[in-house]
Amino acid sequence: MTATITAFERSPDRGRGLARDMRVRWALEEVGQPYEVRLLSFSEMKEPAHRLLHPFGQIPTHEDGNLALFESGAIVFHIADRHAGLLPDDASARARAITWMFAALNTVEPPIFERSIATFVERDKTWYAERLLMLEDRIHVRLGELSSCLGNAEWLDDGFSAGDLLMVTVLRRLHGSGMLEKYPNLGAYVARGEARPAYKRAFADQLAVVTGKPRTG
Ligand SMILES: N[C@@H](CCC(=O)N[C@@H](CS)C(=O)NCC(=O)O)C(=O)O
Repeated sequence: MTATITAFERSPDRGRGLARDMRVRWALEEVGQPYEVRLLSFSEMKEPAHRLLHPFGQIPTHEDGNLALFESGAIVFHIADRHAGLLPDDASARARAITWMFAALNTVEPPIFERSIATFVERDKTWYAERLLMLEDRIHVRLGELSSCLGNAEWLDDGFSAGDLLMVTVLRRLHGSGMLEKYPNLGAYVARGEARPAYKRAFADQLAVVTGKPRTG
């Protein structure tokens, strides 16, 4: 059965691929699974029908037969667990890749996301500049640590995994901030993720929602 995911009808990022349906689309493309997308307005996301799928009234969700899931990390894990290509077979390597999935969402994403929110909802506050500096200091600590850990490797733990997929989507939110540029290996890591054919297909599909022009190829 073809899975259905939900995404913004009008993404606030205007197709920059920062909304969290992007990671789900990318995962589905990596494992070669077709999917359908149900687009939702902000008001539809808060309606009871959608809250049956997502208690917090957000996107993305993933429906496959009788199973409905929310939380992008859980959805990516579900896809990676059921299809080859995003998690290694070896039990220890698999556990390490899953650890990187949690690290991306639990340790690296929070300060990056907070900064992102601050830049558009706290801009007019008297304490904005100070808060931004504090958030950027926190992000730099994490980027420095991640950069040391990655070193010259291509991916976080041997081959590309769902851990890299999530980490790349998290780091992409820093595009335009000038922060990633201080860590050339992380910049190259993000670029490697974005160069993957599956990433490109997913990106083009979410952009097509904004432009109204379906991807070609
Ligand atoms: N932790 C959730 C976060 C979901 C989330 O924040 N979704 C955003 C789009 S990226 C959303 O629906 N925002 C609209 C809202 O919260 O009303 C996940 O990873 O799926």
